[in-house]
Amino acid sequence: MRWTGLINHYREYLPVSDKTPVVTLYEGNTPLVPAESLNKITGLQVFLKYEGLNPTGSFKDRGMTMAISKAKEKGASIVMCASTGNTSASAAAYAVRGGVKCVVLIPNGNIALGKLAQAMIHQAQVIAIDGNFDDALNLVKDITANYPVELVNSLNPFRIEGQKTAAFEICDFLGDAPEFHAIPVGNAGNITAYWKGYKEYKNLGKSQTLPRMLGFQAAGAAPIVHNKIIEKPETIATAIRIGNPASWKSAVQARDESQGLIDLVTDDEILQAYRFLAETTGIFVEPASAASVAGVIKLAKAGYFKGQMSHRIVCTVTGHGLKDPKTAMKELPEPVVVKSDRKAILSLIGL
Ligand code: AN7
Repeated sequence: MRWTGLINHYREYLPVSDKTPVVTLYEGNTPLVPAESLNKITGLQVFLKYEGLNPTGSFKDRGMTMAISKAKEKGASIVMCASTGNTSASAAAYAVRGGVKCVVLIPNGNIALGKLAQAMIHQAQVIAIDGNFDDALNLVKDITANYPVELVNSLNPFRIEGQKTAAFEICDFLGDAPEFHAIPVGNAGNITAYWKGYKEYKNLGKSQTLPRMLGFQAAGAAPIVHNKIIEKPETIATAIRIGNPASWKSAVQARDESQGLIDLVTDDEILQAYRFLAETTGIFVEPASAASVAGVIKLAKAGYFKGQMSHRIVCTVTGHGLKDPKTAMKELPEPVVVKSDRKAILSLIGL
């Protein structure tokens, strides 16, 4: 069957009708890739939900196909979001595709270059504020509440509806829900969406079980873990540099209902997992995405998975590593430069 996007595929489980103008880049249907190197560390059967393979390189496309389609259905001509980068890249792409104007507010200096390039080349109006993501989101909430502008952050329920389809895909692929699901947590929309998806699929009889949801925040931006707003969040994982998540309550609900947890991982643990994934699995993710894997490694070392041998765990890796090549190169040496000469090359290879 030809894949034509998640709205067409999961139409019966989404709030769309024949009248909804579907704005799609054929997002979704991302692979669930086994990660053998992580099996060894955890004793579990580990899969990576490779969301970097969505059209704009992150899971945001799942929510954006819904948000922009529904905004168009309503007759909106301007959409707006605050963003640590990926939401703005996705909103910009789907907005041009749908023929609506897109305005994005970003924290000045704290978004990865690839994401900024995406928002700009797709002709969004990009406004960098002298403040962080939380400040930007407050401004966007205020403006969209008072002017004819559609909010496309994950406070928009259609975003969550689109993103829940990732849980459907996992159940369809595995034949049931996994025992555990690990996920990075920033604004907390995605953990909310997955949990909604898993619960709905079970209620529909499409799956039999529910996973424990394991959410991971960066240590310097862990409001849910500390149960208090972080005024000045800091982390190398700029995508999740968020101090007051919009979906805080529903993330706590997902954690508690699933008997899971929300924990923190340090920037060092994030970067180690980031390199480990690239070096052992062939999958290049952006730093924030490595938080799910870093968290699973941390829990494994602490004995959390003892006695769960061969249970299945899915780690959502939320965005592509190419979004943020600067962070990758910061860690790496410059390539060796030699003369254009066979002998010099052979001696370097050791042949
Ligand atoms: C790669 O783009 O918040 O917990 O404005 O880009 O649903 O917020 C991005 C978040 C994880 C966290 N991984 O997801 C934005 C933005 C990546 C991300 C998250 C984000 P949520």
